[in-house]
Amino acid sequence: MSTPEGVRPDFVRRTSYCRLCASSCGVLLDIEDGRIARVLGDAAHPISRGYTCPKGRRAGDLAHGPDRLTTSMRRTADGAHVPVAFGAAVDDIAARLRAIVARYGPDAVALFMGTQQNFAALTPPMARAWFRGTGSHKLFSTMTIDQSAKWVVAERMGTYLGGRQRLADADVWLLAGTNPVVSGNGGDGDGAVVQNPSVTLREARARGLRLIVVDPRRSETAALADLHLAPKPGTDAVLFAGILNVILAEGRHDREFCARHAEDLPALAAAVIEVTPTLVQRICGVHPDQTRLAARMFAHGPRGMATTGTGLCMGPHSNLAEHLVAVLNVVCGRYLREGEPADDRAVLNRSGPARAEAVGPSRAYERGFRSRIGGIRAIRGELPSGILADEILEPGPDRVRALIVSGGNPAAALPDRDRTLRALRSLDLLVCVDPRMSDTAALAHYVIAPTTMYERADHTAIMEPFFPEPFAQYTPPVLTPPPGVVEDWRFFLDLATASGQPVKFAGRILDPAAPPSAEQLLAMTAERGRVRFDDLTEAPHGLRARRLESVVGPPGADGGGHRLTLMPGDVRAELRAALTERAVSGDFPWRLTVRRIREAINSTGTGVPGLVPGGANPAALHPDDLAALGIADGEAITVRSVSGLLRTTARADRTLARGTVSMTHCFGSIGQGRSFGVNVNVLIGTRDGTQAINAMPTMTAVPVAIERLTSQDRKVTP
Ligand SMILES: Nc1nc2c(c(=O)[nH]1)N[C@H]1C(S)=C(S)[C@@H](COP(=O)(O)OP(=O)(O)OC[C@H]3O[C@@H](n4cnc5c(=O)[nH]c(N)nc54)[C@H](O)[C@@H]3O)O[C@H]1N2
Ligand SMILES: Nc1nc2c(c(=O)[nH]1)N[C@H]1C(S)=C(S)[C@@H](COP(=O)(O)OP(=O)(O)OC[C@H]3O[C@@H](n4cnc5c(=O)[nH]c(N)nc54)[C@H](O)[C@@H]3O)O[C@H]1N2
Ligand code: SF4
Ligand SMILES: [Mo]
Repeated sequence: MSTPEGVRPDFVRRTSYCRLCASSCGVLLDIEDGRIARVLGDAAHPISRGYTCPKGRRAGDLAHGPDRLTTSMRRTADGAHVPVAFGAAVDDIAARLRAIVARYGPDAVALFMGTQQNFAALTPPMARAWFRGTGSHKLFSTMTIDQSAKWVVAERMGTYLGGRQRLADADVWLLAGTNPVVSGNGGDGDGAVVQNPSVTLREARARGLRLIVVDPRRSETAALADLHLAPKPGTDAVLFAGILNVILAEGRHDREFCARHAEDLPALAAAVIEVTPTLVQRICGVHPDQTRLAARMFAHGPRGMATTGTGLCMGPHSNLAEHLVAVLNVVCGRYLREGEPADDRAVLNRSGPARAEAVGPSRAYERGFRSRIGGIRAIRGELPSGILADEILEPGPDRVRALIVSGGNPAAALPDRDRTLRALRSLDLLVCVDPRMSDTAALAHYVIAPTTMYERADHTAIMEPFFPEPFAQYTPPVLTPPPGVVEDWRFFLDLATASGQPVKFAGRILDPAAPPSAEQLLAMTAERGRVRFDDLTEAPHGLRARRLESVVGPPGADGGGHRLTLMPGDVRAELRAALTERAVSGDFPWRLTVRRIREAINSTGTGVPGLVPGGANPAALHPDDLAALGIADGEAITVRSVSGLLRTTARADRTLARGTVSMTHCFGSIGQGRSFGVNVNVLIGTRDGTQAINAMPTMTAVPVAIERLTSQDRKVTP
């Protein structure tokens, strides 16, 4: 803490890090009268190097805005929310859960883990600890409405245990359906381009990296690329099959890696043989020269991976498209070999030894808990969020009747918005842990008001896979929380205790009579790490851990025998379907695509006054498309899909490919006198085009119709 000279005594500047997204940027907070007056990038932070984004800089509004809840709330019979003491809320929630379990069994209770839960080190383990004690199978998270295709790929293809090649020493990188310059994502939790993304990419290019971007939009990331392919939305699977076709036909694959670790290269070759660059052009609209160029540039490497984001994982063939990108990395051998320096980024966590061997496909989801909804099974212990509304609404003995939402906003985030809202409204008990009256909170019987990020102590254990190097940071609370709030983890600990469930945390049963402090819990979760917790707490800008100098080891005793499966029968069938499907345009000739905006992370930030330019969620189209439709920039329009209709304004945007429409998600609100844009999930259905294994709906490349708002439409009030 420091008080610059000549400044008011009630001013302090504190060092911390932002916890709104995985970037975890180092920040300096100017705090006046106990409130955040200014957020500055921390230039001394070794990873983010002074970078912050617009929403991170508005953290003051998120902590102190008029919609900040300073006490927990209970919904009364007439639907209004009134303050309630935290202890009384927990006791009543526990009693109601007990009654529901006594009558219907534990599977009537569900937990939904949202995005913001993941940026608090203690919340996920404590929420899971409570959930385990319930005995329920109904665990949901945003992963299954986001990139669960990556789980499906690992289970169908297998995993290589030696680690992946990294951006830092890559010669080429391919980003498909991800726009890290805005999202700080970049794919697969491998920390490729998470921090200070545009500088990171520019520096990589300056040292010679070739960047390939696959995106129907000339995104902020595509603008930095050496090669930008703009396939028709939803056709990536065919494009990547075509890229594989070229690589195999021209013998550009890594023969040695494939021979050692892949089981069925001939089956892959046979499956993609017909997917020539000419066929790719017909289906994806990408010129054959561009497909060949991308294939050659990527295969030339010699180092660097292809990574993906929501543009692939939300498409109509998401599991297939993800699979083929993973196969591309295998075929080009973009993994660490025996004797190479191992990926040693685990600092507060402990990583297992890296070995140059594969584990074959487990297909464990075939044995997971089976939902009565469509026979869908749990994958990695979670049921897909795409079936949550049905789990609540469809009759059955284990119907979900109580839902606890932790750091998420399913009312805004889940597809088929009307059905989702109906489902949430029909619950016997909905509890939402959220610092604001989100759409979900507005429907909840109880809203538990937690601390916000700068009011809690934290460390970066969960974020380690997203850092480019071994790095860890601790922050103490730097703001005093309002007296009526509790830390997220405390709610789950107290709920377990009130329910008579023992809580196992970091390998120990906690004593409910003497609950540990946040500091103690943070230390416990880091005790298997390789830096001392005390050293961490004394490093305000974080700690770069020394390299371990460990290397990728040889295969284990039986390890040499396992192989990756590149083209199993079901993937082959999915490819056949993607190749033979007819583009159904007819009534819905446009393709609605996903995108993220800098100013909001999902619903967080959408309601901060003046933050999002225009304050709303317009539909962006190419100006020539607007002209063809006779619609002016800024004019009111309707966007219609088979599932629903929304009203918004058109925005001319030259970065879009012709025929595509681009909108962001988690906008809009269901009431409370607030109004900020429209929620795109009214257009997203859960019945057609969902993926077989993970029930992932189609949320990008959605067929829609665009029309001028007629005077008839205008009569309907929003
Ligand atoms: N159509 C369409 N739908 C989509 C997407 C899309 O692209 N298109 N994207 C999908 C994706 S990728 C995702 S991840 C989901 C997002 O789905 P969610 O994660 O459910 O949505 P968020 O808006 O991130 O919800 C976070 C909530 O946490 C609250 N919060 C903030 N800080 C804290 C805190 O410290 N503690 C607690 N307890 N709460 C906090 C916020 O106020 C907010 O209400 O949406 C999905 N839905
Ligand atoms: N600023 C900000 N950052 C965020 C978030 C946020 O809301 N705001 N959300 C966070 C979350 S929860 C997530 S999951 C990540 C997601 O991170 P990303 O996956 O990087 O998300 P986007 O930035 O939306 O990038 C998706 C890109 O896919 C393109 N696209 C759309 N359809 C297709 C298609 O059919 N094929 C191809 N090839 N591309 C397509 C879009 O044009 C867009 O540029 O971002 C995280 N970071
Ligand atoms: S929200 Fe912005 S400032 Fe905060 S961590 Fe993410 S990129 Fe950094
Ligand atoms: Mo996400």
